[in-house]
Amino acid sequence: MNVSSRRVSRLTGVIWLVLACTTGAYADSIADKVTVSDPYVRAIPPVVKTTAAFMQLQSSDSVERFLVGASSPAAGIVELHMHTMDNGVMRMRQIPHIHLPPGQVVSLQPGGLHVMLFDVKAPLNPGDQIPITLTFEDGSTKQISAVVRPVDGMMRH
Ligand SMILES: [Cu+2]
Repeated sequence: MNVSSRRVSRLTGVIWLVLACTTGAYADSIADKVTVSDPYVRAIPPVVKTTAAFMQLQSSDSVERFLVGASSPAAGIVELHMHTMDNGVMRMRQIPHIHLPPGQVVSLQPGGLHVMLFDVKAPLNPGDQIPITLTFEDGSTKQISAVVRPVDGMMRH
């Protein structure tokens, strides 16, 4: 093997490596590894412009991952929230991400973690489907459709 053919074979190896990495990263996006079940949005009276979405998330990844954001065309602002007890009063606050431990079902539910929707643009009637986009730490996104459903219990801000 002369010098130039050795250089060509090394270059070919590099190209294959780059292809393998980019293809692998695409196939293994976090969004592909997260299953969303039973997504729903709390029904609200027409005068109310704030509600919350709930669902169950399960990551099949081998390491802990993070849900880092959400958006919806139905709401002006969408935030990740959690509830905390503050002197016996339940309050909610924004959080930067929701942990997705490997294989574990993470429940977003009334009184706990939730996706907060502010500035809701149109009435939400039970049975309506609300599109929501979930964004994960690698920038990958997952489109879900959450059904509007009556939910018992107060929401406190
Ligand atoms: Cu909230």
